Amino acid sequence: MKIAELELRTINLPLVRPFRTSFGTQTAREVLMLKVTTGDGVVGWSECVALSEPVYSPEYVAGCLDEMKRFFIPALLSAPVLTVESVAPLLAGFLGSPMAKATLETALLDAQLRAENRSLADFLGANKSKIPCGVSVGIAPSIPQLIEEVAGYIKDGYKRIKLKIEPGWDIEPVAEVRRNWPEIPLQVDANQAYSRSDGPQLAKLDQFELLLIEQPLDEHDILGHAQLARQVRTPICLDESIVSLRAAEDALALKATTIINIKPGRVGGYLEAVRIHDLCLNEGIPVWCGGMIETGIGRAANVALAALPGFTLPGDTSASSRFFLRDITEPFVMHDGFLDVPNTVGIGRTPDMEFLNSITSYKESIGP
Ligand code: OSB
Ligand code: MG
Repeated sequence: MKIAELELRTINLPLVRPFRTSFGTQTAREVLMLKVTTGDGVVGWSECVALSEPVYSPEYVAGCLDEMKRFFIPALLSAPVLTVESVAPLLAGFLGSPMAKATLETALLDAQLRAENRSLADFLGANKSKIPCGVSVGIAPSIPQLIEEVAGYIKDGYKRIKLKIEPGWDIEPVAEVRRNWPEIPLQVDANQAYSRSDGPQLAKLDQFELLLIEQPLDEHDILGHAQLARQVRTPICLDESIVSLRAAEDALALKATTIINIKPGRVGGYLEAVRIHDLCLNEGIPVWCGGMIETGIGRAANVALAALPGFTLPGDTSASSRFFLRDITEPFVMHDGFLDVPNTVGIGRTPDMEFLNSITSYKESIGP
């Protein structure tokens, strides 16, 4: 594949309600978007899942943009042969930055699949035409407001609720949600907000029959998660810690996690995400697809991934309306708690250019 043009842009989309987590409150989503045009004139799109600030992981929008322009794009443009499979090896000498690297690989993948008239779901090995939806619920201003928000999602048809927790907002909100909906599949996500000494506090969550506790401790604290797993009955599920196939292998071998949240951006792209899926399927480890408040572009690709056989738990693959009044693509609409897996070419979605241009704050074109 030859690259004729790469277009980078940042857009800003307001959220329908503030999304508060232990790492801060998001009120709008700034997204770095990439459009690639091949030598044959085929176009591919992707979005970078990095947030505006390095608060979920070390990556952030402006940093990704700089690295892509300064290092990654020149390396790809000067490669004698460029394929989707060669993107990761070509960029491997630059350390870290899986999200920025995944953005490049995914746009090329979309373009390549469009050239081959093939869907991403087919390419990845999906075996479902629709996937069940979960929703991630932020830390609310009060318990009544949390209950009202959750009630809305349950009325919408979501099949699984995930509550964001942090010290001071854990047992009580979880107890209240469980009291109102005794049967709903329920899980929590701490985004690294607890410490190794919090085992006894987190063990209090065992009474609520949660599916899992997501990333209670620091990203780098694999030993701490393994120790915690022996103090709580609820399964531990790692998110931030799983930055590669090797990290997944390590965390499983050390018994720090028994379920894995797969986010393609966090692991460097869809090819690595499938490798982690395959490992977990082989080892009987359930996986589910995480979310990064994606627009329809990133959501489309995630929905295809979530249709693989090992994704046995509902993911944070919500409808577009969970975060946005208006999405930049044809929206993802839930039917009876399911989203249809795109089955047209590539990722199955393209941006509405008029709307995209209207929310674009920066745009730059790079050629060979
Ligand atoms: O930890 O899963 C997370 C959003 C941004 C960054 C990290 C996370 C989240 C979410 C929301 O929980 C996921 C989504 O629905 O897109
Ligand atoms: Mg998480």
